[in-house]
Amino acid sequence: MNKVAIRIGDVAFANPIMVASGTFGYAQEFDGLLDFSQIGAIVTKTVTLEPRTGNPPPRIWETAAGMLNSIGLPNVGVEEFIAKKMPFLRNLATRIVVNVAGKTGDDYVRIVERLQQVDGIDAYELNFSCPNVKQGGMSFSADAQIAERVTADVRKKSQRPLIVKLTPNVTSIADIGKAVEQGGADAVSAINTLVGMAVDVKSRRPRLSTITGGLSGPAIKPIALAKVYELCRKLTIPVVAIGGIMNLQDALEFFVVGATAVQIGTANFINPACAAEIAQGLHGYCRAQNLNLQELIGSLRVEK
Ligand code: RRO
Repeated sequence: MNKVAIRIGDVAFANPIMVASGTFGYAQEFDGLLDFSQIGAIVTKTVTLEPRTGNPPPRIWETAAGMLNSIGLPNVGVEEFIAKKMPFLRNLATRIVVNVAGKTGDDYVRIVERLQQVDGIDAYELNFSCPNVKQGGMSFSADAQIAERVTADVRKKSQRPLIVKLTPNVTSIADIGKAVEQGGADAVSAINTLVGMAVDVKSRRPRLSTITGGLSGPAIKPIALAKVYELCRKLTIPVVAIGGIMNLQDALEFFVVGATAVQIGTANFINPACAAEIAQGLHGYCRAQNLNLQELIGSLRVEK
């Protein structure tokens, strides 16, 4: 029996270990580096209606315990994604979650409407939380009313599960989570990157062309744990945890606070097989402990 299977909406995932959007391209880049069938899902790099070139370089900076990025959503656009990227993705023995973003609420509706006609997609992740673009980006998950409305508008057009990806750069992530739950989301994923900055004192210049960027990696794990815990307490829909997960132990911490699934992001740049190894580790852990994943989820003990 599979001790680690999960569901989001009406879709079953063989295990709860996913690779995070923007850290795994469209999977073809990782061909031969890991066994795709060992991971629960691939979340694609964000797709927009039109192609985008992204922000000017430099757009990556390594920090003491993480990474700053200001990539700016470069992607091939929805039509080329369907024509050139989906043929590879749909043949993989894992779930495919397409991450989508728009400049306006209507863009999200139009992209999802288009993707509804395409085979081989299992769910959508609505990116309401990119910190690196001027129009759209994290504004969609900074305002509860907008977040709820756009989720509800997309919900009407989608027969597939909707996972809404939230920004931590807000006063109350749980209020936004509640709003998208109300709008009909099947799950939330959190956290996208935290706004951060690095400076070169010698040249007195910022390290990134856009001055600020999104911080990811081990530095943000404690923050992600706290945000995921908050979401798990307030929401009834599943929470997909993201934020500095580098190994099995990190992933287990997120299950204990209540996450249903986790996404591996920055770690893919260090070890491309990391997500597959964590998934294997989770199978082994559950077998050794004679535990179902469901018993682990939300098992945090707190004194009353
Ligand atoms: O492309 C990016 O700059 C980017 C995106 Br879309 C996102 O959601 N989060 C992030 O840290 N970078």
